[in-house]
Amino acid sequence: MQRTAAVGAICLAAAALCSCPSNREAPRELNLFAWSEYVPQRVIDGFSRETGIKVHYESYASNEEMLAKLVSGAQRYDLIQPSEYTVEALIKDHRLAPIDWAKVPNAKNIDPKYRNLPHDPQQTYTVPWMVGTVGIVVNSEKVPDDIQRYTDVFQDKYKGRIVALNDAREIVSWALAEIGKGPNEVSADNLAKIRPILQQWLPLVKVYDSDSPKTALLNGDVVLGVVWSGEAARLYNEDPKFRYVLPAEGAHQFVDSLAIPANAPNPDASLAFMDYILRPEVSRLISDDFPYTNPNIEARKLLSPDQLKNPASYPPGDPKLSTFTDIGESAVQIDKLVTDLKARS
Ligand code: N2P
Repeated sequence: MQRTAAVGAICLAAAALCSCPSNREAPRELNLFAWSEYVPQRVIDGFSRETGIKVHYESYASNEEMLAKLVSGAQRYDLIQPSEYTVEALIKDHRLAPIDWAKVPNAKNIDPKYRNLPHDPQQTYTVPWMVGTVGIVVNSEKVPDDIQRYTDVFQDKYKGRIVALNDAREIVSWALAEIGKGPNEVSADNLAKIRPILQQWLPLVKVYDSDSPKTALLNGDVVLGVVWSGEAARLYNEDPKFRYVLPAEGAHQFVDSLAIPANAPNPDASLAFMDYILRPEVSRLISDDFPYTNPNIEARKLLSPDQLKNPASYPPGDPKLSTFTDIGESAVQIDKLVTDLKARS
């Protein structure tokens, strides 16, 4: 577009307000696509205040939902927040951009225990956000029984009083544990074996909720369930009658990370956000609002003894935990199985 001298002069005088292409700065924005109930608004606001970068936060409630939108290409994102098995799949598919670590000096604060994990062995693509588990939460005032296993939860007597995550991969892992299989042993044979178990379990569930499963427990709609550990930790803070139990058969330990999609429009903003959330005093705010296990070793030092003693955030003892791996096409079978059984229940 041709500019007149007069317009040019006005642009020079009022560069900040001018919409002329040559005088406008590149848009300073960050498109963040992350789990719901996971990113404190005050962290987003603090980042924007300091950097001038406007954050658009869109949320999702499962890795599969995020993947579907990412792959559809309808919207381009600067940062996503996949769990370990989804990081693995995205790397295989060349969908992530390597991190320029020179721009993320606060990476030094990441606990070595959460670096170079199997889903990103060279720590090329990810910054761990939070680590957590999926376990049983029990309102011990309403449920006097000693609940230790998934089969203790999914009993006929609790029909209509159970909340469960709305997540096919998680649900299937509970039934696999019941037949002595690990969460990644997703063969056609094993899926056939767990079908009758899920057929019995799923009709007992009253609420499926991956966004805020604590809500149904808090308002008394249900009395027990299988939920994310951070949700259980918030319930426990609310009232210690909400007990968190890691199932004796074994439970999922997830590692959720920030990663930059290969086609991110503003990768510098992504790196700035990664570095910002790795500051101990910022990371601590994430723990305050969403009390999962914080993988930032310096932030942990800022947490109160009560926070560190919350049994859902920092499980005591040596529970049997495993991470998920990418199961490729079998994910479709899992989804089909759970969708089909839910429709019949
Ligand atoms: C936060 C969800 C926890 C992430 N609402 C599970 N990977």
